[in-house]
Amino acid sequence: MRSYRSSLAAAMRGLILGLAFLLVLFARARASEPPQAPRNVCVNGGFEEVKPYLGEDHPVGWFVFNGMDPEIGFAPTSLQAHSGKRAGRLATERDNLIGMNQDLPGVVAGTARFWYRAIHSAVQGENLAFFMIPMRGENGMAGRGEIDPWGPGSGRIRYTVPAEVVGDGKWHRAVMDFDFQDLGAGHCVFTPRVNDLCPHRGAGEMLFDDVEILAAE
Ligand SMILES: [Ca+2]
Repeated sequence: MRSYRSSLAAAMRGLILGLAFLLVLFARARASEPPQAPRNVCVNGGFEEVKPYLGEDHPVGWFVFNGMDPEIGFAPTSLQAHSGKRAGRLATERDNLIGMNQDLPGVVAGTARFWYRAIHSAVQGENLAFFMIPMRGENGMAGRGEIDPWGPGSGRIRYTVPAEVVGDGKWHRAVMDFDFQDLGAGHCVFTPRVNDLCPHRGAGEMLFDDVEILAAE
C-alpha cells in the first residue's frame, strides 16, 4: 500500500512539474510575441470608396459640409491621389467655412497620420488646417457637442499647413497625437477644414489622402 501511495505521489509530482514547465514555455512564447500594431479606425482613409451625391463623387464615411449651406459647391474628391485613384479635397473661392468630418465612436486618444497637398491659399496657409475635436458622449456628432472649456475650439488638437508648402506641388506627411481623456471626452472627430478658427480667412484648396487614425487601446 505504502509503495502504491509513494508511486502515486511521485506521479503527481511529475505531472505538476510537467505542467509548470509547460506554463513557463507558454509565458515565454507570449513574451516573445511582437506587440500588436495599433488599430487603424479610419473608414475610407484612402478616399477610394465614393457614392454619388448632388452630382459629385462623395467619399463614403465622411460628412462633407459647407458652413450652414446645404449646397456643397465643390468636388470633395480629386483624381490627383497620393495613392490609389482618389484623394479627399476641399476647395473654396470665398471665405466660407468648409470641411469634412469623420466621426470616431469611442476613440479618445491616439495618433492621426495623413498626407496632404496644399494647392493654394489666399492667406499663406493660415486657413488650411486639420483638427481632432474632443466630443461629449460615445457615439456620433448628433447634438452631443464639442468640448471647449476655454473658448471656441480650445480643446482641439490642430495641424495648420505651413506657409512654405502652399503651392509647392508636393505631398507632405503630418502626424497629430491626441489624448482627450482628461477632458472627459466620449469620442472625437477628425476633420480637415478651410477657414475655421483662423486669424485670416479666404480662398483655399487642399488635397489629403491615406488618413490613418491609430486608436490608443
Ligand atoms: Ca487614395
